[in-house]
Amino acid sequence: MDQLTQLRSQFNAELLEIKSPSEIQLLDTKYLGRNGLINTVLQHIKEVPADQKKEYGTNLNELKQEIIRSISEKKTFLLQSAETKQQIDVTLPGTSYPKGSLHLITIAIDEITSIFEKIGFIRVSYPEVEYEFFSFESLNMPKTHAARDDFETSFIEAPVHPKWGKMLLTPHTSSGQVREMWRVKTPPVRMINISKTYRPNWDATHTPMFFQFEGLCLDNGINITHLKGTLDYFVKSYFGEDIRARLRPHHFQFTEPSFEVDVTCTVCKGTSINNGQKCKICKSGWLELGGTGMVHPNVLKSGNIDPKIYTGWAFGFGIERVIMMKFGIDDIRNYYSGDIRFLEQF
Ligand code: FA5
Repeated sequence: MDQLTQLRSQFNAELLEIKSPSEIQLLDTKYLGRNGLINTVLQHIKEVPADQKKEYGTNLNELKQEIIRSISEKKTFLLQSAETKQQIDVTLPGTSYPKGSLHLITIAIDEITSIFEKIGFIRVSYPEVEYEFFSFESLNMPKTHAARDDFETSFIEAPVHPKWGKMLLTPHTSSGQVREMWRVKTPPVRMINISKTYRPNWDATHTPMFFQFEGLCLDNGINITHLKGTLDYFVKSYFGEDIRARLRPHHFQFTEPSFEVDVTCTVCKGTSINNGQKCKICKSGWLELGGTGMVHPNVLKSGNIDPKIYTGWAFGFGIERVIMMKFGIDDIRNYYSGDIRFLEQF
């Protein structure tokens, strides 16, 4: 074996034994340092016969480049595995990342849906960009009727539909009533319609976009006792066993008779006294939930349902409102502020 071949084998064998960055540094000095083996061999080149010098020089240079490359590769490999070993310490506690959560409106929608599904209601969601017909005419509010003003509706600049009139942002989920009657065709109807609704108000209890949930129940012989029983079931399921509902006479164009629904205040539990003082949230022991009533015969006719055969009731409540009542929140605008400190509490 000639001298260079021997040196190459020796280097390769030693390289295989190297296990740490400090060892590779020693090997580097041993072969490539000023007094290293490559330079020592180079000094002996004068002893090589003249006709072999050139070839010997080329081979030595090749060996030197090979050693430089191998040492560099081994250094990189050893450094990387040292870093990896430091990073992956399985005994360290893991890094916890901030977790998102469902928005409180989504949580309430899911809860309300499940409460009504348990008693056979079907969740639907009708258009929030709607035609006048479904938001008003079909609900016994003909064109120019003053009751339309109560809803402060925003209209859309769009072609007017020959039968259904102008397009608008629906101000209430009652616009889904006749759509549902058309869908089901023949009662029984048990609908829970949850959708976005719009009115141009902005204060502690009103936002321009808000959610309503609308119940509609139609069948033979449906009366107010079924309505009262359903409302009691809902308020107990959603707010708690000690909460009751009451009906107070009111007026809506699309129900007759009509009522406002109140529930016992969740803060003073209906006593109107909190911490020895008049309850600041309700002042009376009751909180207003929303509107309800027996579906007007004209609305049933719009839905192609015979009012002589079928009767029923409907209600429409604000989702933001029920959440406020449940948790004693005093400003509805927090819901849409995007403030994570508020939202992460739910
Ligand atoms: C109605 O919208 C009727 N469609 C309800 C109804 C349905 C009556 C079926 C009879 C039969 P009202 O305008 O009162 O009713 O609104 C109902 C609820 O929506 C209110 O009690 C309130 O909780 C909520 N609401 C109304 N406007 C806003 C608003 N700008 N921001 C937040 N919630 C609102």
